[in-house]
Amino acid sequence: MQEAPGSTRRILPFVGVVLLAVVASSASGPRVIDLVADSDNKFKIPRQKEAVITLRASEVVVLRITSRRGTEWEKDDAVHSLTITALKDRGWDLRLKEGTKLFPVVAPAQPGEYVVECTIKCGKGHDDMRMKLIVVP
Ligand SMILES: [Cu+2]
Repeated sequence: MQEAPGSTRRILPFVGVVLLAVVASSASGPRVIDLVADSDNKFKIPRQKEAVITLRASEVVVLRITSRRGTEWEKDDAVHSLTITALKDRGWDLRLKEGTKLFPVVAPAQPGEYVVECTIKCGKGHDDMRMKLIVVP
């Protein structure tokens, strides 16, 4: 084929650019943090003893939350919520329905410790359904 050498020269740089783009996007994409809002009215983090998450100030992350219904739930099928009362208007008031869903959130700008709680009456352990968010500078 007459044109093969020429098209190879055109294609190789293109492949290089695509590979670089893939590497760059996977390196700079938001962290995904797995959480469970469980049927026993507890927040859990796989492979962690305590339900504590640590984020950098203003970090954009994706919470991948798996929610399981306890003994009570609300009419719209919300089975739990993940709420930071002081930051409800900043996206930290997630109504959770059964199943696994992705929730992009932005960490608070102010470093410190935040209480995350469930505001849906979800059963026996509801009043203690809390976890901790630590924000580091
Ligand atoms: Cu609850």
